[in-house]
Amino acid sequence: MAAEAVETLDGWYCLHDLRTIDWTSWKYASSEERESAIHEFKNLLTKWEAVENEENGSHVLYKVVGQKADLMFMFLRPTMDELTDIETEFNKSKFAEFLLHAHSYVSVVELSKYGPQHAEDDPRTQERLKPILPKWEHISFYPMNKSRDGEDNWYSVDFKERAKLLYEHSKTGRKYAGNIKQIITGSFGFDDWEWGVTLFAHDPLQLKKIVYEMRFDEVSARFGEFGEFFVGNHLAKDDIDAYLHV
Ligand code: 76R
Repeated sequence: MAAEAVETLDGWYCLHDLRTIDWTSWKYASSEERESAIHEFKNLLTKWEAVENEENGSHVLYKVVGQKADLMFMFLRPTMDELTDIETEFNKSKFAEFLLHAHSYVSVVELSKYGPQHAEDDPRTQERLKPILPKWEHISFYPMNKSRDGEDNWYSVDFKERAKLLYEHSKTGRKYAGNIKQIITGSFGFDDWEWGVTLFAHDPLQLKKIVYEMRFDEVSARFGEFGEFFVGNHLAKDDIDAYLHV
């Protein structure tokens, strides 16, 4: 007999867009070209800030640590169309001429209704579905699946059992209140994994601690499968000149 599916509440659409800077062509560009690229880029950020101030979306920008990418944008918008609009406008910009595509991930903010929480008309639920992203110092982003192997097939586990396992999981999560802010985005039908996990922290060590501790929760130990991890440090608009100075 099929296990009962879980109802989800879905919020803003989400794009994680990761780019690598071609520093060689950046350095060989004229200072006028670089200046106009930076100017236009900052104008785009200002435009996105206006959207965020109106609470019609949100975004953050991080510097990726390591060689997987240099920049990570995370955009949230009410429609998927707006995500392609952002991407296209950015791709046409001068600054994008100096960037290589490193990675991208498409998903939608998701809350699953395993518990009695998350009444749709509760303003706190709406805030979680349409979150203004924190501008904390560090970010970790990775995709994950729930396994479908033999005995450890999440999708054939009884609803009540899944709810219990996620309740245990949420108890671990709550220990990190104030230190970690997590956003779960669902990517079934959109991208190569089932969920995107985005974690924000003031202290990068908290990212390691929560992910490690959760591995011991039954739900992660038995069912968790993880993709590539990206970790980064916040890049504020005011620090862009210094970051791009060559
Ligand atoms: O939505 C809620 O807050 C209710 C409880 C809860 C659910 C249903 C919850 C709480 N999570 C839920 C669902 Mn979570 N979460 C992850 C990861 O690295 C790992 O091992 C896993 C990645 C982290 C770090 C994390 C953190 N969670 C989910 C789901 C969907 C499952 C499904 O629908 O089948 C995934 C993929 C997932 C993964 N989770 C919390 C946290 C934290 C910090 C909390 C507590 C939040 C709070 O109560 O403030």
